Amino acid sequence: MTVKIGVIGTGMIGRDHTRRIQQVLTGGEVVAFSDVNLEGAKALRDDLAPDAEIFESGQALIASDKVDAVLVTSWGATHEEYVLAAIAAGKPVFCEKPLATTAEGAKGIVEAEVEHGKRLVQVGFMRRYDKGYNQLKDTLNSELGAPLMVHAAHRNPTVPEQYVTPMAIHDTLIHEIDTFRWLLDDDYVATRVTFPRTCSASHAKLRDPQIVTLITKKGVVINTEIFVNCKYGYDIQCEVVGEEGVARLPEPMSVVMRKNAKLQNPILTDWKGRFVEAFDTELQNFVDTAATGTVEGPSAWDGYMAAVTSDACVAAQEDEGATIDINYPDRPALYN
Ligand code: NAD
Ligand code: ISE
Repeated sequence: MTVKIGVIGTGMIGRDHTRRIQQVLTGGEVVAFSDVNLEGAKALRDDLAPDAEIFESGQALIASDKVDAVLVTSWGATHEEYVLAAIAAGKPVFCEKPLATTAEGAKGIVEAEVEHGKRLVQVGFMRRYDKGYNQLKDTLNSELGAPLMVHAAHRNPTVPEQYVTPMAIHDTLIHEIDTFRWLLDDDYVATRVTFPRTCSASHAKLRDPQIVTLITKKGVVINTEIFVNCKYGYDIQCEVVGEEGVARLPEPMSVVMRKNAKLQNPILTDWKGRFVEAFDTELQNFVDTAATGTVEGPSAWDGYMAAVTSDACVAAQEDEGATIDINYPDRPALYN
């Protein structure tokens, strides 16, 4: 069976995911597009899926008989309404992060899915599919003993002008928030934020870099540096310190060159290349499971937990140095 997919949001990642479905993955075909920027949707259709239909609204796309499953790749604030509509239509939906921009919104999605009685929502936390993180998780479970600390960094060379301080949490740290819950099989109980001196490449509405501390139920302390004007490249670092040893996330493979009395290897410059295989694997997983009418992988519950944690981290940004408690509700059986 070929899963007929409708894409809502035809910007950067909508285009990249369409390319993978059309040219890299198996079992899926993009048959519909929708975007508030209709010209952008048409351009993507012409480039990658000439037979696809353009819908005037995401809601109409979701309701169409032609569409079996939905990809939500529009701006974050619009995800919630489309995911809710897909659940109401009983269609599997892959939603890019964030699931919703508020914890309240994400909670509504969890409630709607629980009411539906079957998982339909996969959230685009692609790092869970990254080989390096999976190797780190295996090493942690088999070699390191109890984890004690995590040292991490999420560095982007630059960000658009409209990127402001809370986005370091909702847009950027949200990947670490989900990854470390999964990596450590743990949940968070508290957070605090420290701002070092702001770098000169930043602006008045962005305090960059920042260091976010997350403390887990089991007592692991995670320090993540977010530095989105680091200039030199896109760099994701993670080191887990356990009772029996220390393990590091592998660096992306690259050629090591000796030249002009220097030993050097290139560093990637954006997320697309850094996680290309993880994106392929997560979306193949979505297509395969959508063919059976359900989904696997990061769930609406994980999206909700990430939203609750993000809200606490933003509160910690606003109250620099204070420790903010994180309280999670009970997990519905659907997500056990
Ligand atoms: P983008 O601005 O390039 O594209 C977003 C598109 O959504 C635009 O074409 C815009 O016109 C469209 N849009 C806005 N409102 C809409 C609405 N109401 N209905 C339909 N379309 C609408 O942004 P992007 O970089 O492609 O990011 C899109 C989403 O993907 C964001 O939520 C972002 O956080 C997420 N993202 C995830 C990763 C990742 O690593 N997993 C990487 C980049 C982006
Ligand atoms: C972007 O939206 C992503 O999701 C990238 O993975 C992340 O590294 C970047 O900081 C975000 O802006």
